[in-house]
Amino acid sequence: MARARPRRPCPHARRRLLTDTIVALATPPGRSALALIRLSGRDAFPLAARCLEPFHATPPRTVFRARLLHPASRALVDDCLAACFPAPHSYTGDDLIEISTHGGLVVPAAAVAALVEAGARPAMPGEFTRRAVLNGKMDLLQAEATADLIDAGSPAQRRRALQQLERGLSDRLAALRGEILELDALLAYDIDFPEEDEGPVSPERVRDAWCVVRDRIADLLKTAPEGERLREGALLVIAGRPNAGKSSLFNALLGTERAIVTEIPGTTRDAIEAHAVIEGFPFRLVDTAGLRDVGERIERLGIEVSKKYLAAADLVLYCEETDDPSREQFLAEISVPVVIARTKADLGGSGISVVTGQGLAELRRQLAEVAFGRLLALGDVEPVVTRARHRVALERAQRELEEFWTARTSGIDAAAAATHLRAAVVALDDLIGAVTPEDVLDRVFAAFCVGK
Ligand SMILES: Nc1nc2c(ncn2[C@@H]2O[C@H](COP(=O)(O)OP(=O)(O)O)[C@@H](O)[C@H]2O)c(=O)[nH]1
Ligand SMILES: [Mg+2]
Repeated sequence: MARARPRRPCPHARRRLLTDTIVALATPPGRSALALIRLSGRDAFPLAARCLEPFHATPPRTVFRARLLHPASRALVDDCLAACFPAPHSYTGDDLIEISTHGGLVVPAAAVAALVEAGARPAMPGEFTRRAVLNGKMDLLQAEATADLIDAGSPAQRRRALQQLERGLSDRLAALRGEILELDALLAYDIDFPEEDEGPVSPERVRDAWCVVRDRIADLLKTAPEGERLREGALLVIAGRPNAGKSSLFNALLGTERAIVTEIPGTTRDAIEAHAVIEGFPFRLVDTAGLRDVGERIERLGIEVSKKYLAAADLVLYCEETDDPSREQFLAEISVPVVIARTKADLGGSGISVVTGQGLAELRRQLAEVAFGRLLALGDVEPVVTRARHRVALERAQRELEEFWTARTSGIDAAAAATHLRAAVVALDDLIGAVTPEDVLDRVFAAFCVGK
């Protein structure tokens, strides 16, 4: 029987993984004017020199024009522009060179192949950013923000990712960390001078300092539900009786004719999900089968799907043409916020009409307010917790702070109580990525694209 292979490379190989020269196409392959290739690592410059003619590592960060040649055959691959970024003043913190070639499918691939032939290794997803983190060019929160910025599908996601990339959350956590360490220092003073009854550190001062950090962490945690929702998109389920105008409203909010609209009740039998940007915020709209007890078997199956979506919904848009007697019973089973839309307003009454567009703008504002009201109120300056990873670490810090206070008020000696403060600091360090274990890095960078 074959022996199990070690799951991780040996330490020597790991070190090489950090310094060997990697190459990747940073732009997507396909028809385009230009493509950008990145090459980074200890031998990036000598390796590029084998393919670029002429090659200038100096002056740094200055673009030069060169012919890109195959290193062995010297065949011309492309006419390109290149710029060298010597360590440590580069994205990765290692020597890095960026080469702009012509775009398309063939030229960039041939250019990358030439650089691989010269000795570079194709980069793994997120490997450039991973090196940037390991070299201290950015912290883990900024690396996550980089991925979020690239993946942003709405203006609010882009603004939030940029704010985090500019250390919004990092700075707040660093300040918090400092405050906890100050509290620890206050206690150390008490421990060193236990004889002084009316010691220089009053119990109120310790209590106040503790309250400040506890409240700050609580405030950050309050942003987590909407922050995580901002990354995923708010799941908005459109519900109501058959023929209430659900699919029409779904299409109107989406801006395309996605769901089939007919006057025959029960037309929509499956749930249809689509992404939509409403007031700059990301939503996942779900059009469901009409909710009613009777109906043939397929329609009933559709209603089961609706129930599953309803259970996962962040908010529900309930459509009704006139006063709907089944509304109250439906609402009683729903625990998430519900927005009620009175449809077909053009036929009389006030509300929303997909025919005239009446009431749609107001509905959009209302949906954004219900799903992202806290973020709207916070604006773009206040940091927000956007991942479960952040929330879990902050909850850990919060627990340690509570345990510190329990220990302190139950007469346990000050030095033992203070260990909880240090554990809270460790939780924040994990979050920022001060010392990051490999498996955490693996998880963070798994979703990255190659070349970033
Ligand atoms: N006049 C008018 N008719 C509408 C409006 N919205 C939907 N309808 C009509 O109502 C019927 C049912 O609409 P549909 O969106 O399929 O309802 P669903 O069964 O709830 O998905 C269709 O004939 C639509 O054209 C509206 O705003 N004004
Ligand atoms: Mg429908």
